[in-house]
Amino acid sequence: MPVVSGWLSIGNSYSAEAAGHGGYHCVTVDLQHGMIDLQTAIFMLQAISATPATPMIRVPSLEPALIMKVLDAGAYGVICPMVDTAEEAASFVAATRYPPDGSRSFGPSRGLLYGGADYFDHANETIVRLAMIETLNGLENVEAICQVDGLDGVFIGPNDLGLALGRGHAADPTHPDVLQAITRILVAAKGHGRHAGIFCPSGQVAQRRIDDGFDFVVPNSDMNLLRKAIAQELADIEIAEG
Ligand code: 3PY
Ligand code: MG
Repeated sequence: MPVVSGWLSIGNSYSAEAAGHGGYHCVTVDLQHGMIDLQTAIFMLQAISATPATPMIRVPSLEPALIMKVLDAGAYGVICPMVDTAEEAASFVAATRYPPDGSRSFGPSRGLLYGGADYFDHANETIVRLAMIETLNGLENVEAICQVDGLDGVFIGPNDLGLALGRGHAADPTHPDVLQAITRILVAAKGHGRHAGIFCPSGQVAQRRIDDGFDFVVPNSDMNLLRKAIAQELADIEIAEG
């Protein structure tokens, strides 16, 4: 079953709670490009925990200490941007797993509150780990990255991928270079039994990606949705020029 995630770049627990109740399977708090600090992210995870959606985090970079901290704060999935090599993917996975499988330090904090007293027993299998493929190196190494033990899947950042391919951000997804790269990543993921995810500019595009075979889609971010809704509402009103 394809998983649909909300994407939060506004640092606010009220809007996070609304997104969690909005019908997404999971909601991702974006610490890379979202205007969100760690303490606010923790309030947002608490808000999402009170909804049917699973709380996830995109970390700003491959930083083991921060990855461990967001897991302790109750994230049940982590998305890591700009993964270039299988070694980086392995180091990302290691940061999310307790020994002997990995190097996560013990101190589950909110994990215990949200996940329950048996959090430690199940954390290694339960946490979802998605490596972002959005650089030329990542694309070149995607087959090796998809074979890293413990990695659940890959997630395409089409804007950075478009930039890497010299096609600009918001790259035209029908351009042959971009199409070829997206197909290569999808085929690598599916060929190695991994989840294939992609960020999408709308629900319509997300449905097309699901039809293509993607099983994790993000149909736009909270800020883009807010801007779109503002423009739509204002379009119905005759506003006098100032
Ligand atoms: C990208 O498109 O590069 C992303 O990281 C989407 O969030
Ligand atoms: Mg990106």
